Amino acid sequence: MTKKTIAVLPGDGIGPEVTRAAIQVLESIGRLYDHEFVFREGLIGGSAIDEKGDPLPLETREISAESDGILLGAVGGPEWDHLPGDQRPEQGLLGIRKMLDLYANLRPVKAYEALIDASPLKTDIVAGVDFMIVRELTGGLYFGEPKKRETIDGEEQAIDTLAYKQSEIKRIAERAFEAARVREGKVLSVDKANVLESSRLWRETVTECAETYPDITLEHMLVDNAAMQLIAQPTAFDVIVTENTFGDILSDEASMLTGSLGLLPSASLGATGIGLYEPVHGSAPDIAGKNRANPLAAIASAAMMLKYGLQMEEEATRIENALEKVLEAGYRTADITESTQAVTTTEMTEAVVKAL
Ligand code: GGG
Repeated sequence: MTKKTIAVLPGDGIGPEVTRAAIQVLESIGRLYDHEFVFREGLIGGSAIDEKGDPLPLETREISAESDGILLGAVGGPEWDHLPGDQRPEQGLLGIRKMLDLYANLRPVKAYEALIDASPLKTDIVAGVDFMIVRELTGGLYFGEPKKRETIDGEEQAIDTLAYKQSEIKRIAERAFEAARVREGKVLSVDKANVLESSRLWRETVTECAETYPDITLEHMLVDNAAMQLIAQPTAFDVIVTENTFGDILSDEASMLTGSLGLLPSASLGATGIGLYEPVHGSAPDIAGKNRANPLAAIASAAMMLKYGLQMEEEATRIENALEKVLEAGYRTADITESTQAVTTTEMTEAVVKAL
């Protein structure tokens, strides 16, 4: 029997509902494959602020650092919007990414076959969409210093700094080239090199790094063009590597090609071997506690944990196949159907468990 300890950080809004769904699926996998998953829960984000006065309490740091992998739900919500930037729920998530040096955020964007041409759906799903966004996660505007507000000549000014070291660009580029090796062998590096100095260093460094990967085709594109091409030619991409903020925006845009943000998982990886796995979506406070959230992104994130963190590839594939099966069988949460017959979070989860 393999024993793995998983830190569970449900967070805010729909976070607790979707992480519960992922745990249920992992427990079934544990029974099927004779693995013991030990779940240790910790507070993060707004709920941690409310209980402990800190978006990333010490106990959560400890649980996470002692785990084999971290499953996170979502953080944030309007009740904490009044807080100053450095005390907001999002600081919990940024703090844990920084603490574990989780610099590589893998965001696969794939249209489920079962949803293509299925009706009624809320957005047009594009057949053949299958690419991976590799988002740099511990640098750029999110973390650059100085980051502050100040009053100059009687007027308030706010500063965020977009800074990248060559070493930070090199290591994320390497992740992208490695990812492309097990895909179609194409990397598109996205930047704003016509305007930003950090992007010029980004472009030079990625180009240099490509010399070590002669089997991979590298192209560069400006982020504004990339945003257009995602809509104009969404099937042309394989691996997209980009800096933190561009990656955040492009992956939310890309989610619409698959039908819903509620379908997209992510894995945040670093050098420590402890990865963090979370749905790309946020806390969706409007539907929190209503049993309406789509649990598939969180369940697919658990599958990414099995694949990338725990070396349980067969188990991960079993979950991915189960997700296809429930969609083929017509199960739809409210985000992926116009019909009034949408299933609840718990019904969708039970269907996945049965399909395993
Ligand atoms: N599950 C993702 C989540 O909770 N996102 C909210 C958030 O604060 N994200 C910051 C970011 O990744 O840009």
